[in-house]
Amino acid sequence: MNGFVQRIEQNRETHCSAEEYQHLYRRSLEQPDAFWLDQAQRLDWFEAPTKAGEWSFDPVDIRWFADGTLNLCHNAVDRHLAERGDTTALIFEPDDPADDGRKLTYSELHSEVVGMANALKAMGVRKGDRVTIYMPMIVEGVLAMLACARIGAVHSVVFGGFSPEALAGRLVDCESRFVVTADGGKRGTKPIPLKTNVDAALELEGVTVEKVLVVRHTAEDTAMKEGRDVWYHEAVSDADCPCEPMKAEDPLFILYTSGSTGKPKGVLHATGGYGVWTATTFHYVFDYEPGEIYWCTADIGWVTGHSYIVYGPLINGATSLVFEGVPNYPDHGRLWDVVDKHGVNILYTAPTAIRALMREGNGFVTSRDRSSLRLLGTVGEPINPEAWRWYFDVVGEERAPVVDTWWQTETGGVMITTLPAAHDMKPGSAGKPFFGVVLELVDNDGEVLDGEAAGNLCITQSWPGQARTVYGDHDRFVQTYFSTYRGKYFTGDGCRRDEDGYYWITGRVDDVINVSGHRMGTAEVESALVLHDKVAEAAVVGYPHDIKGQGIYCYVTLNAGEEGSDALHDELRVHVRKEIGPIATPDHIQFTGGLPKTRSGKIMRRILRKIAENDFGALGDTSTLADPSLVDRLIEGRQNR
Ligand code: 6R9
Repeated sequence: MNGFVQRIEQNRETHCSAEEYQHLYRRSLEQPDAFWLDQAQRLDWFEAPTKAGEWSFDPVDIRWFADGTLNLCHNAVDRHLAERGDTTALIFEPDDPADDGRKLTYSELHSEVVGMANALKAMGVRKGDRVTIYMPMIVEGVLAMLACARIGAVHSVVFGGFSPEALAGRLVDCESRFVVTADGGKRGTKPIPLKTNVDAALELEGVTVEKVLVVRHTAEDTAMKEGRDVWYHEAVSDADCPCEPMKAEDPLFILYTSGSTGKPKGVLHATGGYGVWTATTFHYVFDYEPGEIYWCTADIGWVTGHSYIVYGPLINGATSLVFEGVPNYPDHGRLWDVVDKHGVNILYTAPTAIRALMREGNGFVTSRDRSSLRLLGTVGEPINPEAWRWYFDVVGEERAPVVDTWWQTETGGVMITTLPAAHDMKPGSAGKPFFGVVLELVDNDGEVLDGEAAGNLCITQSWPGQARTVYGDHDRFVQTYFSTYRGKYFTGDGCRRDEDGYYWITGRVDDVINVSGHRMGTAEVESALVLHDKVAEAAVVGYPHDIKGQGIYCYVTLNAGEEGSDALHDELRVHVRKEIGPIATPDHIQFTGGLPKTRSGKIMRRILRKIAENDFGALGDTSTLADPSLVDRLIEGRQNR
């Protein structure tokens, strides 16, 4: 069962053909130094590197291009001025289609980034400082990232949908003294009180923020705290602000991501390797040609926004569209309206959005022109073949290849994908490894599986875009990624390889669930639930969800004397939402008298997963449970939901 094979003839000169892919892939493995030093020439270096990868996975120590110096803001902005100063760098499409958008040429982007960099400097930001960016999807979010890169500060973007509590945790973890935010944001008709959230976060324990830079966006009344809060429009200046020369291994950014245990990890990326990886992958995967309009619908709060709204496209001198809104406002045809308005050629979005739009029928799509679309991409979660077909047939009218790109926050950029002219597509399979990527499937005992096989997905060789550490906790980095299978990077994903060497990601095999393409640690939701004073214990699992891919299913035991009720059900949902943010809102809460545990007290999540999936026939061995009769009660509770 390898699925339907889709083929489209491509005849653009820039395409990487099947032969070229073979040749380059082989070269990337046989002569990695030469290969990556070549690719590094996509970037301008103040001092060119003479070495590529110097790394070991046991002990874990990863460096790329270590003797080179560069600046990624220079690469994304300044170096384009001579040849493409008048080319559009960013197109801003606002939430409300009636509002004015903006377009910035590379030369305008340059002035604005310099303005932002000067504002940061005036607040006291220096090289190496962490700056937390908590923004709506507006141009200033991109400016803030690039301005940090320009002056050598480390950005930590926190998704604007996260709660004050979640924001505070991320501020404390990297001892951030600076925040860049906006008075507010808007998604659909919903206002997002960003500055109010920042104010609340800054009251929480351990937060050490000294200065907050506030972009005026919604023009809501905003309380400004004397001595701490600074309006962006009052702080900008056009003073000269050169790009700081950075060593390739200097940190570029921290991005927090959920793991299977405990609090989110601050995944840290280094400047040179990340720059080379995003530049190279963007070039090959999207096969961008000058003049094309490229649109990635992600948020800059996620890694996809970092790599494929900001760094990858801009380093390549592309025109990148920044969208503030949502796909269903003012109606379900908004994406296609934006495609038509700006003549979008390349669209990169998530399966969850495709499924949600597919449900609304073809009319919203076919009523729009879309003839500009040349290439379609997906990322974030496995795409089911039905959604793939709809994307390919209806959205792209069988004209535009679909690249299903598998990668992670930790990988910095795309790792598995088809290339538009090199590979046939198989709906539901991400395809083949990108250059320099060496994949291995291993069974639970760590035995390597050859040929057609299904197992745990590992990567055995370092690649330039690889994360270097978890901020402030290198041990955790080693533990999380390199200890399950010693000497290999373990992705946390399950995967199948078919007879043609195509990879099919089957989803997470750890306690991470993927809700609408967003990673959510079940432990995080559990911790939020038990903070509620009526909750004694909670276990959270994922279950199949038509639109979101996976939904959040919670089993909750209450403190003695408390009763489960619809009101409490709703109260707990609101509670989790407040603790983490709307993306963590539980879909189902089942109250139960107890959780299935082994005699040693370990919760048997396997059983909870099966029950949540309504798959009662395959519960496996329940004899080791301390109280086997609990299972029947859990099933009964599930059926009554
Ligand atoms: C880029 C991004 C990473 C996890 C990853 C996997 C899932 C991402 C996928 C995919 C199947 C794809 N994932 N892309 N699964 N096919 N094309 O999403 O990063 O937020 O860190 O999530 O997302 O499970 O391990 P991140």
